[in-house]
Amino acid sequence: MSLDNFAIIESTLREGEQFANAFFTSEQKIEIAHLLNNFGVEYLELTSPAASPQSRLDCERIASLGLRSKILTHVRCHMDDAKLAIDTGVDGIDVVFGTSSYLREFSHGKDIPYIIDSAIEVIEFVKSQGLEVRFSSEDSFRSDLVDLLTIYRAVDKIGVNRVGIADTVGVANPRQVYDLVRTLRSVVHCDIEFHGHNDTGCAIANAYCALEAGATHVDTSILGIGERNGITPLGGLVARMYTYNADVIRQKYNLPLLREVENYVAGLVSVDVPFNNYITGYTAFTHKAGIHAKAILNNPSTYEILDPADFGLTRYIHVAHRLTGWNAIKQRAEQLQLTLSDEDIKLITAQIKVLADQKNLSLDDVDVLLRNYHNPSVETETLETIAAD
Ligand code: HCA
Ligand code: CU
Repeated sequence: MSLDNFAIIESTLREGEQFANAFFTSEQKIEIAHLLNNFGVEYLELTSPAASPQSRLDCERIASLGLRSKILTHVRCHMDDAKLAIDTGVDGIDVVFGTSSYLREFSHGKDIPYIIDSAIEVIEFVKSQGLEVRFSSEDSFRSDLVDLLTIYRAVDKIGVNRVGIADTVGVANPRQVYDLVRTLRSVVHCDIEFHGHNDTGCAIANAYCALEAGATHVDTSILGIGERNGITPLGGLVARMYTYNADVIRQKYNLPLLREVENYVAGLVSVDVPFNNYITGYTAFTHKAGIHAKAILNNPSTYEILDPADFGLTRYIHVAHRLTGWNAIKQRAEQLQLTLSDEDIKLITAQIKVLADQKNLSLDDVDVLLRNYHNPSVETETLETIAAD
């Protein structure tokens, strides 16, 4: 059920603010909130109003925009923070407490009964104000399982809306995530959220496994920005879930907006969208080897699990290289509206391969060869001049 019916908690405006290069002005935060709302994410998570005076004002402003996405803010498990959060007008509050032995020893120094008491006080207060509330344990995968389940059971009993598992340090692997969420699923009745860092490249797989095991909510950020090298990227999760059920994903989200949101945030935080980014990387739909190109021309699904058109993108067949094939060259000739026989195309392809062994060809070089062959009377570059370029 979760794989078709999950919710995204988009945390670019909380976890993403913790990215090294992030500094968002209020106007920029509002633009990000609008873009994500239009994309269709179910929730936006905002930085705690306790973080700074401007953070509080931004929280109030975004909560009052009347967006379709529900607005959450993220606070420590503390009554002062919870009260401040409620006053901002958000729809719900994500509460977090560190439960690992590291955090208990080196950070806050609190024991499990203390954590449970604070959690109950804060959760009951937030619920009494009619808001949605989530309780999450920071560094869940390095916390004692009995401690974790004891805490989650206690907060589930008093009606928390959601419990969260956080792989704060990116240490978990997909099987561990599956096992922990599965165990938790058998212990609590409420929804389950997964928040995973990407230190070892497992953040998307971990989020997917969490959903497979019964989680209902996944945290993401645009391009995965966050502490260190970040968390599950929105685009990567969308790609993963699209392969599970493309119809559901097309229906839930405004997919052609993905590239715009990513480019906007990439610009704000001064990074390039990686060439191999999920869906929007500039080579994500580029096909090169002759065998691939031929099959793609016959049926794109042969080598594509995502349809670029669903994301407002187009595929590209790279023809100007030594791995090219005559089917790809024929398609290029057709694009140029040149009528050439298959025999001609095969001869030109052979010439292209010889030239491509000598230098890195450009598409222009291929086009010159095709045009020259098609109409030898026109004065164009010869094979020798292309090779000498
Ligand atoms: C943080 C830690 C956190 C919280 C995640 C959550 C993490 O920066 O506060 O609330 O689910 O990775 O543990 O982002
Ligand atoms: Cu985090």
